[in-house]
Amino acid sequence: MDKLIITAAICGAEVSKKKNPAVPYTVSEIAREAKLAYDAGASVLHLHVREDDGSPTQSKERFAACIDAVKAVCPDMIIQPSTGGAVWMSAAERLQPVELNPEYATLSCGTCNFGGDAIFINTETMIIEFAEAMRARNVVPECEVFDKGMIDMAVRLWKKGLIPGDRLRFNFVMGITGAIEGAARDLVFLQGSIPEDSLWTVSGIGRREMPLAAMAISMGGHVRVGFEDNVFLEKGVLAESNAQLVEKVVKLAQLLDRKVATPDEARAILGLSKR
Ligand code: KMH
Ligand code: ZN
Repeated sequence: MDKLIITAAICGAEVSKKKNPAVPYTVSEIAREAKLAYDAGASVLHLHVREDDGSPTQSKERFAACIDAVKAVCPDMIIQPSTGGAVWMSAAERLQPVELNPEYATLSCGTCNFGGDAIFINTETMIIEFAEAMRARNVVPECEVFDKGMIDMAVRLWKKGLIPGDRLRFNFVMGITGAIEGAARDLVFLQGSIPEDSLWTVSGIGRREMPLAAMAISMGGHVRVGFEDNVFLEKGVLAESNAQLVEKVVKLAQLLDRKVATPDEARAILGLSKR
């Protein structure tokens, strides 16, 4: 089994300081949380950025400032900007961080409900447009999957050569209101639905985060944790930092006898090249 790649999703676009005061907004808060997560064992940073007041943005300039600040404190960490942004953003807005030529970025592979009236829109045309923009800059996509049909979409487009890469990398986001749940059978279903040599990570929303992490560690997958997905260290106890969530995954990995990958080991597993 490959070493375990831990991704830290430190702020997302939806969660706020109202939910947990430790959610980072400013460039320095983002760099600090990234460094704490990195020191705890995260090799990948899934990055959303915010204005100082907390409003989500996909501004290229803000991404550049945050990426520079993170690189200054953890130079070898893999930085994976989000092209998902927030649900109301246009495709052009969402695509901005790709212009910075990151080594890795997310590619959401379908439309789904996102709680209440929110719909996260990713039409086939948009997915192809995003994949083309990534291919043009040699940015490796991670296919974000919120439901099983999104795997089928990714595989179909990949087989047509429209999603680049010799293999697919998936992130199963499980437990969004309106998409797939996070029971063991759901994870087994998703994992059994991807091409054999694909890589996969699981991101469990809320209380699903650690049970799904334990399953993924046992099954040979990889794990994403962080405030984007869950703000609690345990029931009723807020995490003081993303690092505490990463530490918990490291402990699970130790108990389950799985070694944790360094950033360069994660690069080798994922087939990425540092930029
Ligand atoms: N914030 C969600 C609407 C991604 O980062 O690529 C989308 C999202 C996916 O978080
Ligand atoms: Zn995200």
